Amino acid sequence: MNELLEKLAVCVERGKINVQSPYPPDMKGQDGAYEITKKALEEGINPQDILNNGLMVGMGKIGVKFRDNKVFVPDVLIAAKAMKSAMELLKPYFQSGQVKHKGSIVLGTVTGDLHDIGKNIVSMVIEGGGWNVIDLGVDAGADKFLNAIKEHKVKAVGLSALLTTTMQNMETITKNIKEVFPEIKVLVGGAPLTNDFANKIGADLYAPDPQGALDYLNTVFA
Ligand code: B12
Repeated sequence: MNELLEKLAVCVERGKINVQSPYPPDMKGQDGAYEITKKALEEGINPQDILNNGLMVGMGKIGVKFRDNKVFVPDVLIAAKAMKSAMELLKPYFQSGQVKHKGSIVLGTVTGDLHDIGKNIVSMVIEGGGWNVIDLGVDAGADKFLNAIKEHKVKAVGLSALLTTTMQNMETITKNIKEVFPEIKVLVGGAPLTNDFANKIGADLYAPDPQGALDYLNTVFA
C-alpha cells in the first residue's frame, strides 16, 4: 500500500490530528492526518483511496480495539477528531460525487432520553467506516425518524437508549418505521438493551458496541 496512506491510517488510529497537536506525545512535531491528507491529494492520490485505504483503515482498527476493550472512549474520540480534520479536505470530492459513501444511516437517541455519548461514538465509528450518518440528536420520536428516512435515501436506522424507561419507546419507533418502510434495517443499542429485547420489538440487530453495527451494515449492504 502507498506509504502516505499507511502513515495516514496510523495518524487516525493514534489520534494525531495535525502537526500542531501535542498528542500523542511520541508523535509531537510530526505531520498529522490533516497534513498527510493534503500531501496525498497534492500527489494525485485518488480521494476515494485516501478514504478507503487510509482514513477508514485507521478508524477500523480503533473500532475493533474499542470492541475488544483494548482502548477506551477518549481514544475513539481523538481518532474521530483526526479523521474529521482530514474529511474537511475531502468534502469537495464528496460534493462533486468523486468520493462516495457506502450508504446513509439515520441515528438518534429515542424519545425522553438525553444520553448521547454512546450514540455519538456509534456515529463516529460508522462514519469512519465509510457511511454517511444523519444524526437526529437526542429525544427523537417516530415522526423525526420517519421524516429523516423520507428526506434522505437511507438504508438503516440506529436507535439508542440508556434508560430502562425510554428503551420501551424503541418498540413504537421500530413498529412505525417497519410499517412505512419495511425494507429499512433497524439497529438498536444502549447499555440496558439485550438481544431478546431487540427481537421482541422487531429490530433487525442489537449490537453492544459500534463495531457490531458497522460489521452488520457492511455485511448486509455489501
Ligand atoms: C453520563 C450519564 C448521564 C449524563 C448524560 C450526558 C450525555 N450527554 O449523554 C446526564 C447527567 C445528562 C444523565 C442524566 C440522567 N441519567 Co444518566 N448516566 C450517565 C452515565 C454515567 C454514563 C452513560 C454513558 O455515557 N456511558 C458511556 C457510553 C460510551 O456507553 P453507552 O451509552 O452504553 O454506549 C455504548 C453502547 O451501549 C453502544 N450503543 C449505544 N447506543 C447505541 C445505538 C446503537 C444503534 C448501537 C448499535 C450501539 C449503541 O455503543 C456505545 C459505545 O460502545 C450512566 C451510568 C453508566 N455508568 O453507564 C448513567 C445512567 C444511564 N443514567 C441514569 C439515570 C437514571 C439518569 C437520569 C434519569 C438521572 C436523573 N434522575 O435525572 C437522567 C435522565 C435524563 C434523560 N431524560 O435522559 C441511570 C439509568 C438507570 C436505568 N436503568 O434506567 C444510569 C445507568 C446511572 C445509574 N446507575 O443509575 N446521565
